[in-house]
Amino acid sequence: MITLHGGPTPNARKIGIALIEMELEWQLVDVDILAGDQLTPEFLALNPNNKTPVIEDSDGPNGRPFVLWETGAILLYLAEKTGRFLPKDAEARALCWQWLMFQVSGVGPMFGQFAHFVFYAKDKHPYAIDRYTRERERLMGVLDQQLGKTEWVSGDDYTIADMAMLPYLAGSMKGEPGRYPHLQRWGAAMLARPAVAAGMKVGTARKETIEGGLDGFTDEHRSILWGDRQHAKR
Ligand SMILES: N[C@@H](CCC(=O)N[C@@H](CS)C(=O)NCC(=O)O)C(=O)O
Repeated sequence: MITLHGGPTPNARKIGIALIEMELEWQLVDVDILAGDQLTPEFLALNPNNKTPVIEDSDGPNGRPFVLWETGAILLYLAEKTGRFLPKDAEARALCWQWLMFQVSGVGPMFGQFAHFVFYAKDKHPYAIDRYTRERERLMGVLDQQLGKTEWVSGDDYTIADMAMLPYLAGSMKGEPGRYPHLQRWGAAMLARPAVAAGMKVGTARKETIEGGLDGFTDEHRSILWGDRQHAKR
């Protein structure tokens, strides 16, 4: 049994998609990052970096429970565990790693900074807004160009690189119809997969979510995610 600690966020949804696609037995333990669940001693014992998602595999590789965090590592772990969604051919596999790393080191953090400065930061800083708006568009352009050449993100095969990418791109594509045609084509193919559609619902059972934007977003939430509570010495 795999326990996914997470909530209604793009990073947890990557793992939800993978668990469903891989037909693994799993359960969700809700972590409400707006309430500071990720800052509790119990959660920090799982991930000292206070980020979701985390998985606990009761049937780990060495015959004992195993805990893992960082979505790139989790996706690779699950793909190796099941032997699925990681190409067998050495070149195709390395390209899958490449696009996975592009997601976790580029798309994820840059889209995150974009959302922070455009939606969540109380003070609006034109330099930061311009910087991350342009960087997000550049990254979407890189992906759109790639998907003009290949069916899936890393080539002919549907892989964990696609699963990593979709939760970040789904919302962005909605806002920009017609602008990134290859991304749109790929996004529609992704969402047509029942496992992807189901994985994108991870965490929606809980009402409170930051996806809707700033409604109900308080100074306490800001302190937990980016302020004093986030940076308190532990
Ligand atoms: N690089 C990490 C990013 C994880 C991450 O940023 N998680 C966010 C939710 S999308 C989180 O848990 N934030 C809580 C916090 O920063 O306190 C990964 O890929 O797993």
